[in-house]
Amino acid sequence: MIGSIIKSTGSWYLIRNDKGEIFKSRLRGKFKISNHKLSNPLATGDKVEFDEDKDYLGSYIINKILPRKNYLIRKSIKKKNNGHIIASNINQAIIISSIKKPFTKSGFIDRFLISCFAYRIPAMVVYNKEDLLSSKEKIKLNQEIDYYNKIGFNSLSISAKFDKKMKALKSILKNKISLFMGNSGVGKSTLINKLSNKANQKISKISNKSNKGKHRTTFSQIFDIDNKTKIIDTPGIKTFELFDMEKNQIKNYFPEFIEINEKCKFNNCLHINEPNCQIKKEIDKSIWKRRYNNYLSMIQDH
Ligand SMILES: Nc1nc2c(ncn2[C@@H]2O[C@H](COP(=O)(O)OP(=O)(O)O)[C@@H](O)[C@H]2O)c(=O)[nH]1
Ligand SMILES: [Mg+2]
Ligand SMILES: [Zn+2]
Repeated sequence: MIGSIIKSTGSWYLIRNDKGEIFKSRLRGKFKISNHKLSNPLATGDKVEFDEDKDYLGSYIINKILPRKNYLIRKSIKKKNNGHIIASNINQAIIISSIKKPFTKSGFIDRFLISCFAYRIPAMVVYNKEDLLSSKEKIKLNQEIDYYNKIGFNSLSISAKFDKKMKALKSILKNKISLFMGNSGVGKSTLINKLSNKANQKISKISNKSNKGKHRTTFSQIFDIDNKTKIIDTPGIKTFELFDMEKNQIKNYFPEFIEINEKCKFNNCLHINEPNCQIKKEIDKSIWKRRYNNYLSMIQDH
């Protein structure tokens, strides 16, 4: 039989076939499917071949994974040499962010966008909780959104409380498989519940001390908004560490650097202290300083 993984806990998986039937499955023995060292051999979104377990009727065994159209990967939090596949076979990846309660760090947003770009997954930034912002803060946020739009990451500001904004989000998600990532507490589950009557995700109360929601979503899981519209919700994480990326490659994943890179004096310019670096000359002009600083922090991590 063939189906897609709709929920993965690491030790067992829920698979759904074309008819909508759901099977609880395990993996048979060791599974090597990638050249990377992975902390999770299978991820939500994977298409797999599976059979009933002859020894334990009613339980199922995954025998094979079908080729992935794409996938997004980050460094594993527990084992630094391993990659962790976040999801596969997706149409777009969205980082749900917020300026307040909690504040999403720009380093998280940019690491996420760079990884999506490297793995050729269309990516977006959706800022939730617009209702908490003053008009001054909204103007500042709109400048941020304009910059991301200009460099190819369609982005917008919404609030789970504003129906008109929810409509805009809905049309972006329509007929696609979208990945939701973000810090815990930004409103991922709230948005999924608003978009779908069925989802019924648990919402976490913001604790006043940290302004962060309690961790509730512990596993990645697919939610059906309608027949063709699906959202993969992921556990809230604090940041996103690049996996398997050479130091001198990172600059190629900043879309706004690409044409300028060629004009630097040295073609292996890392844009740190090299003479005649055009990227450095463009800071505060076509390149936003915050993006450049996040670039420096990414290459320093390596
Ligand atoms: N003010 C405001 N609060 C929101 C909004 N969206 C979600 N919340 C609240 O933020 C808290 C965390 O939401 P939750 O959906 O659990 O976040 P998740 O961890 O990303 O899934 C809950 O108390 C929600 O009611 C919003 O647009 N505006
Ligand atoms: Mg949640
Ligand atoms: Zn340079």
